[in-house]
Amino acid sequence: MSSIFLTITGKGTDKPYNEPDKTDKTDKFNILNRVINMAINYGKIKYLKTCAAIKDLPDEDIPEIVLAGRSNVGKSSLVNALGSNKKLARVSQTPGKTQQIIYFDMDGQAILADLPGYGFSKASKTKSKDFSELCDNYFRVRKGIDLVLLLIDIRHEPSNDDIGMLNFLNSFGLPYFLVFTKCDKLSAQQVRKQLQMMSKYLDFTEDARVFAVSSTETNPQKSGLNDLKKALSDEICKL
Ligand SMILES: Nc1nc2c(ncn2[C@@H]2O[C@H](COP(=O)(O)OP(=O)(O)O)[C@@H](O)[C@H]2O)c(=O)[nH]1
Ligand SMILES: [Mg+2]
Repeated sequence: MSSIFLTITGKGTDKPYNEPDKTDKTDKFNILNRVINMAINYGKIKYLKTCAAIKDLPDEDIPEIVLAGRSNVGKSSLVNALGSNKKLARVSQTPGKTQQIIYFDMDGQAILADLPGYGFSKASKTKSKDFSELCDNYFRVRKGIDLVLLLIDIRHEPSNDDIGMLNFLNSFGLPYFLVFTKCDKLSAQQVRKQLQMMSKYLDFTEDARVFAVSSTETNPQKSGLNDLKKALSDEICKL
């Protein structure tokens, strides 16, 4: 079982989801230092291209990071939160709207693929089939996926699709981070409880990294995003 950071306290406090409660000066300086030393400049995430079919996938020879998860889980919102730019990715109120793979360039050091969500879709049956096919085909044909960020809504039990996706990643040995989204919607105590519940349903690998984040929380010390950014940056540097 992976180590989940469970040092979470009450909603509305200044404490982040993932980090220990250290409010001394040293820690503040450490946080600042980490931000300065981040290899990826997240402010430099920019839109790269939209792919409606496998033949359109980019052939850049740089690491590829993939955002996967159910429709509406918060994939596009996470892109915007990482880049601190609400206009980067289109956030939709309607589940299942994005039926393309949207690529972002991460400071010239990696590319980030925002996949069509799996699971429910209000699109027509034909379109819905195409869009899950695009996702399936992506994983079937795409070589050199370096890291998958599997997003799961912290509030709900993982769906069969989530479990299937995780099993797929485990069985093919694809590296992944588990990213639990929308943590601002629960109290910190509820987040902790949900993480414990998730660990029963989901077969994390020993070394899986687990993050609890919010894309709408504007205080980066509280959103859990600093930890994710740091880990992502470290991972990309290793590639
Ligand atoms: N409260 C809250 N809402 C979120 C968060 N992330 C996404 N949302 C909302 O969830 C809905 C779907 O988000 P979106 O990013 O389009 O999901 P996607 O389909 O996975 O790309 C939108 O209404 C977002 O505003 C979050 O961290 N907190
Ligand atoms: Mg989206």
